[in-house]
Amino acid sequence: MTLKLVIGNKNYSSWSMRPWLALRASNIAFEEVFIPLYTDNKADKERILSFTRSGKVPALIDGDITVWDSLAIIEYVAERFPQAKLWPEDRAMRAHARSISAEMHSGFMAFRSECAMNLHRPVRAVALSDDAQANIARIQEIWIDCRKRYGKGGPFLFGAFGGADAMYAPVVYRFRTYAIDVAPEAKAYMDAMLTLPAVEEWTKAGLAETLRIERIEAI
Ligand SMILES: N[C@@H](CCC(=O)N[C@@H](CS)C(=O)NCC(=O)O)C(=O)O
Repeated sequence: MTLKLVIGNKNYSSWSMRPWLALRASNIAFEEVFIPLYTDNKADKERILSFTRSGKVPALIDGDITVWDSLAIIEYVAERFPQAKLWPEDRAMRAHARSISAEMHSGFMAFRSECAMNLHRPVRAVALSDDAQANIARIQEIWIDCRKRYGKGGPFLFGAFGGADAMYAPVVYRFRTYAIDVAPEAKAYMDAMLTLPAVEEWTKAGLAETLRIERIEAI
């Protein structure tokens, strides 16, 4: 039975992007169920609720198993498709990859709220709070440290593309959109992510969307 991934708008939904990218970049077949977000249409919210009582996307449906929440989905996919090697084989590296993924999942609130994902927004810097700037510094520290320690095997955080890259992919978009100044090592990582075919596919689909979420457009 084909996996189903319930997602929101590709232009805006960073949480949807993460498991979508983990699946697509690993060449795992799945069907997309698209539900537009933050419309005034109660039916859209009801549709999300019909898949997951969390009322949020993403959600993955695998037969009679439903997994919701981006990081839980990536963990599930890693377990279900071990050949995808979404986590590094080495235990220490795997612990590191999970730690930075969890840090992304639960943190960087100021940066996330001040620099929402919006693919079609023209590239333009905004004034950022001290907290958001501290988040940006920490993210760069994470990327540069991973690339220095584990980058010999490829251009991603742990060499080959994996779950941690999927978790940070929307941050790469945000750094670009909000013209964040980055160190050369971070720029090289961003370039590798932005030219990954699965990321290019998401970007193209997101840019083709015409739906607008006004409170995000206001940023
Ligand atoms: N912690 C969740 C966050 C999910 C989330 O906030 N999703 C947003 C879209 S990016 C959503 O579904 N919003 C719809 C709503 O709240 O009605 C995850 O990692 O999946």
